[in-house]
Amino acid sequence: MRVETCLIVFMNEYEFQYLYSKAHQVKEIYSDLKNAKASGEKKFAVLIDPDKLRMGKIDSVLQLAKDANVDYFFIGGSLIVNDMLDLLIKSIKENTSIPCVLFPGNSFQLSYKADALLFLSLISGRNAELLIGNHVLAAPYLKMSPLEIISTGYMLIDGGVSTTVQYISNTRPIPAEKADIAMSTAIAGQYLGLKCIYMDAGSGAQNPISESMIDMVSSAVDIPLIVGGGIRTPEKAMANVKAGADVVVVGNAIEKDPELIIDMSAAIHSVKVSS
Ligand code: 1GP
Repeated sequence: MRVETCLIVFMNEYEFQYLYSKAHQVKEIYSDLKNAKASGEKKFAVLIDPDKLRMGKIDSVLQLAKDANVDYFFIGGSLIVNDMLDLLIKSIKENTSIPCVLFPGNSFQLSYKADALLFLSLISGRNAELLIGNHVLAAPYLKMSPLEIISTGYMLIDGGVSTTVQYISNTRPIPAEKADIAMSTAIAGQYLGLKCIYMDAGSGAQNPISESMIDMVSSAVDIPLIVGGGIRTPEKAMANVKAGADVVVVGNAIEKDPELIIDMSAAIHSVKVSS
């Protein structure tokens, strides 16, 4: 049975036609990332976990993000237990033109209202389901979705505390001082054809990823490098982009103090480093 035939069972003809035409539109987020990398421009992504979101706060976060020229919203969490995902993306779309990129903790975290999806393979771990298993199950839905699919090598780095993603993924992170393992893993990811690398100390990490590890990994690969986990200050965000991160992701610190968006964005966008 063709994928289209399989999917039409789950939606009416109007929904199917709408998604089919959107699925064939030009996809721009990855080419924007690659162009930025080539010209040394740095990107700032604000991570919103729908579970942690208080709807009262979202309006001020959206306004600050617009004012500060935030580049992307990453949407996701290791464990989404409420039904806010669609509602959140709808609200972002109604109020801003900032692209929404799904950063899913599992294959149930899917919304066709977003612009793109990081198709994550947990290459720092050895859990077959998170390397390829879940991907096989999600693939037919993604094939027909309007989302831009960005295959991403996800590397969990020890951030000093046990994070939700470690528990849920049942994998061990790469030790924080083992930059050589991180580098080799990232190179392997590039050779496997992944389009970018996401190095993450995990949400709420005590210790963010060191600049020396970012430097070693970014020097070894040509694909865009996304870095997140435990970044709390504009100074650390700036140090990360100077060390070679192409995109910096901040979640927790902004949930606590949305005003930080302004200084974080200014710090990240002030750096231009040609590769
Ligand atoms: C987690 O990289 C993100 O996956 C962001 O982490 O919430 O600690 O900023 P924080």
